[in-house]
Amino acid sequence: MPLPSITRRSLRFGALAVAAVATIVVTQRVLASDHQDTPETELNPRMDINDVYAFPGSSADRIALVMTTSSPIAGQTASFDPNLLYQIKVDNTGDAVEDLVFQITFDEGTGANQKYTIRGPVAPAMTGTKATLVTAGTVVTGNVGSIAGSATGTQTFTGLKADPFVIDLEQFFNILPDRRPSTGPLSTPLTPTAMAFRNPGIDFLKPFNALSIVIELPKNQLLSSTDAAAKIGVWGTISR
Ligand SMILES: [Ca+2]
Repeated sequence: MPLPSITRRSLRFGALAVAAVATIVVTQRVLASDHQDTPETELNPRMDINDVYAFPGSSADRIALVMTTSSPIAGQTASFDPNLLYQIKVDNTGDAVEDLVFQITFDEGTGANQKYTIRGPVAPAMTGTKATLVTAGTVVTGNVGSIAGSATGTQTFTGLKADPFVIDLEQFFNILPDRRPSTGPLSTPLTPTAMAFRNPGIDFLKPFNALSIVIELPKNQLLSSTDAAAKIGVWGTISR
């Protein structure tokens, strides 16, 4: 049954992904959203994507895809929402339409007692803002907080990890006070007239964890050809 989607894509993924992996390219206009920009995601941080990354893998022929949610308010007891469909999507034909997806779902539970299932890479049954669970392709299951799969195939991790994003978030909200959260220590701008970042800045996210989904696999499972110049685009969505 199709799942109506709430699609969240980080504005930051493009720049970060390009910086991390030379094979990432954005060739067309991309619709995207940022943190806390709807009342529903403001009230439900587990459906609010932080960032999507594509890092070099543990060997030259592998790539690691990462999607984080819920930082910096996740805390040590945060858990994934069993009622949401988390997806990392890959376009390997240059048209900004996903050709492969990873679909990540979670059982009920918290911490290490919560189980995850990662399907993919697999061609999606639906593209764009609609989604349905696929029934084919590689399936890896494990417990949150632990590694599953194989080091030579698809290897996965989900759980709390140090947020890899670096930003002087306090100063960011001083510059753009309308984007600040409605509650918490960052809800009141300290220097409302700030026009630029500080030097040196403060890595506000350094002490915080994010709920992370990590998938590492051979690059050739994502590419549409063996051309050395083959490119992919990567983004993430959360739906229900
Ligand atoms: Ca495509």
